[in-house]
Amino acid sequence: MEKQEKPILVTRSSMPSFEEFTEMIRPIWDSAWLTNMGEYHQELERQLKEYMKTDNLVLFVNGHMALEMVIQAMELTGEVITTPFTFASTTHAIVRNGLTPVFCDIDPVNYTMDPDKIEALITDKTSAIIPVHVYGNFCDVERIEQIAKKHNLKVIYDAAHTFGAEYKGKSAAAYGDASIYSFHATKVFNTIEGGAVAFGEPWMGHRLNCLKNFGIVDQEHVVWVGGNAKMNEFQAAMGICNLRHVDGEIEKRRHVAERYLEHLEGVKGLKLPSYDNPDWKPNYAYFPVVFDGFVAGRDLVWDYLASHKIYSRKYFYPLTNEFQCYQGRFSGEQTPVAKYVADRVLTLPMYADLAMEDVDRICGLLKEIK
Ligand code: T4K
Repeated sequence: MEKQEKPILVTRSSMPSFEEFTEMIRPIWDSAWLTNMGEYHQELERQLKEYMKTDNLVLFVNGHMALEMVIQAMELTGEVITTPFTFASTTHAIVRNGLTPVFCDIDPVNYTMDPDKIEALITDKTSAIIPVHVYGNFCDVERIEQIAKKHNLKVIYDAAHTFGAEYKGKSAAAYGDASIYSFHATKVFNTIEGGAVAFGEPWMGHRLNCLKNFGIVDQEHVVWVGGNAKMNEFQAAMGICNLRHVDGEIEKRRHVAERYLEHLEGVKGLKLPSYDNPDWKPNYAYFPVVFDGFVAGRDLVWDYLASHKIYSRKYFYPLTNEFQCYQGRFSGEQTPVAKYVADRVLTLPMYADLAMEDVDRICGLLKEIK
């Protein structure tokens, strides 16, 4: 009988052992304190500040609400320059704050916002730039800072993919006026669902903490039109457990990335991630491959792998400026490089526990495509 192939998905959550987590959540039963900035919430916040080397960090229920609320906290107005080569969250957070996204094209090498194209998009309505460190690749933070200073704009980085990565010895939290992280189940570090804002100016901490709790300052004073975006104690407990193991998980991801490169370097028509930059400590969050001049187009490759139960993903296709909900307002034609990449990219399976023999099989399948 033919051996049944097990499905391989694009990622698989990193988890502590069952025993480690259940031991961790026992005190939650004893105290019956489940949410609203409990002890684990405070402890995880403290540990993350240390890990990310930042003084200012506020936890959120997820990365998306972190972004929506930091935009609200900064009282941005008018237009925000951003990238369409991202997950839905980045653009939706801008629009849901009543602001207009203005789409900047991306750099064809690392897929982040092209700093040469930002200034032409600035108008008297522009209040901020929201770039994305996509796949954990750092944006050109120096050039973006220069431009923002010159035009008096705020910078909020969508650093959802960046946990554990560093640029010039600093985490993403060190760059821009603020950065948001996602701790979703699919990320390098997860709290099941979760997120955080790291920020430069300490006054923002009070405002963000109020905004995520309905704008309540105390029992008799509600000062902002906030929402509910608090991380609960179970999420924080998962975070504390996962944080103990995250460096080892990133190391395992590095081995996976290196194995992919061993197999795929030199194959015609594949643009692979490059980890050459000595200023960058990567976190191997994703393994994006651009199929450009390969024997088959991206969609055919996706189908072929799927026929073998290997489920890669077209992150990030379609571009957000091509989403149905934005039809007639924005267009991918304004960002041709992003469109070119989005039409050709696949992120291959990448997670700490991906077996080397599975990487070998995925690469073998890719190479047999005619
Ligand atoms: N900004 C950027 C740039 C982002 O990429 C994201 C999120 C955000 C902001 C917002 O952050 P959050 O609010 O989400 O914290 C997934 C994630 O749900 C999303 O967090 C992530 N980006 C995005 C890139 O990927 P989907 O719709 O592709 O997820 P789904 O359910 O198809 O899962 C993908 C694969 O992950 C599955 O095939 C298997 C694996 N998986 C999934 C889940 C839910 C697990 O192993 N465990 C799980 O629990 O969006």
